[in-house]
Amino acid sequence: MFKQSLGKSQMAAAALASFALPAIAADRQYNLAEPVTDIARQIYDLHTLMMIICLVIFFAVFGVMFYSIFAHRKSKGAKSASFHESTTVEIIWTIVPFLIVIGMALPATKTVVAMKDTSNADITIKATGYQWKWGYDYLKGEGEGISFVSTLVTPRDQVNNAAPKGENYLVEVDNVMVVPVNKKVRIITTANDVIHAWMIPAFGVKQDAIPGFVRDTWFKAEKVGTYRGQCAELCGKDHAFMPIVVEVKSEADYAKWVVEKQKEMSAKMDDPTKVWTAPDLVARGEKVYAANCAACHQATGKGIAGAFPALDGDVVVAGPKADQIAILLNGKNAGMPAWKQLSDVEIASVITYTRSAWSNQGKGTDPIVQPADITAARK
Ligand SMILES: [Cu+2]
Repeated sequence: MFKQSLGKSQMAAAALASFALPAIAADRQYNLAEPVTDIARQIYDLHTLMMIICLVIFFAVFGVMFYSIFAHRKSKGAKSASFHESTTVEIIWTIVPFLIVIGMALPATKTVVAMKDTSNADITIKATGYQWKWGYDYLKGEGEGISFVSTLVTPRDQVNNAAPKGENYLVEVDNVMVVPVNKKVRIITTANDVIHAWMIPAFGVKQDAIPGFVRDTWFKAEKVGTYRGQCAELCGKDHAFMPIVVEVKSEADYAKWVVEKQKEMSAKMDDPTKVWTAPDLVARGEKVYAANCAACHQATGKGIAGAFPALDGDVVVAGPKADQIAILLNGKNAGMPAWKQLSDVEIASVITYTRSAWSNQGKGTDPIVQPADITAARK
């Protein structure tokens, strides 16, 4: 939109700047991500424009300065000019920077206003930041009612340098957010615990997710593909381990995905009133533990000394079930967040798992916790 305000020579310079180093531009390691939305393209062009303005000023100021130092040096007998308290000079050096600033602010403001216009969205999705994963709820449009949690799948071995790093190291998740191409998608952000931020550079989107507040942003992806981003607000120990992956599909493929996802969700629906057998609870709990608890308490249940207590041999895990249920529902101290967003079946199964895993097997009271216990404790 601000392109009209650019002169022909500036356009040529902008084109030159983006193509002069094709190897680097192709690699994108030194540049912004390739824009996939109109907003991202505007941001990209603004960045290029500002860069050119800064470079022109840089060369003009230093050019004049070095030329003056060289050409008017004392050894050549130069005499200093006297324009002390010159009204003309003062007016010029007030008006010129003013015009430069206005010239940069006008196109930038247009883009910022467009970024904030979340009206008339085709699809609305709520993104909730958790320590350390993202939850997605499709609120409006096709796919309404779909809801899932998106967790990092990069194996810990790669993080610990025990295995070679994969292609999408730390930017791969189990459940990707899926949206249709060329539709306006409104993202509502909020958080469960601390401030996170939802960012996809290729969309030109970065929005804080703040507990107790609702913020929104939007994008309209123009190209089918997979786009990756990360939490962009330092949010604790695993800040680097909560990536964001968005898959943009054609409308037909999106419709297919919606049907599949809805089927998958109804199949997974747990009946919280069902009485589970101990082996079923333990099997389910092991999965819940691996996805939610192992990052801190470790797969071995040994925790990390000084930071995260061991669950193997722990008194709470061996004690009455009510105490452990209370910690899972309400959290404890700063280190243990509340896990009330998990379902009753998930909480019951993970508690049952910890009570039978490692050396805890056969120790303590209440080895089995049923979903109904959690339902009762929530009241
Ligand atoms: Cu975060």
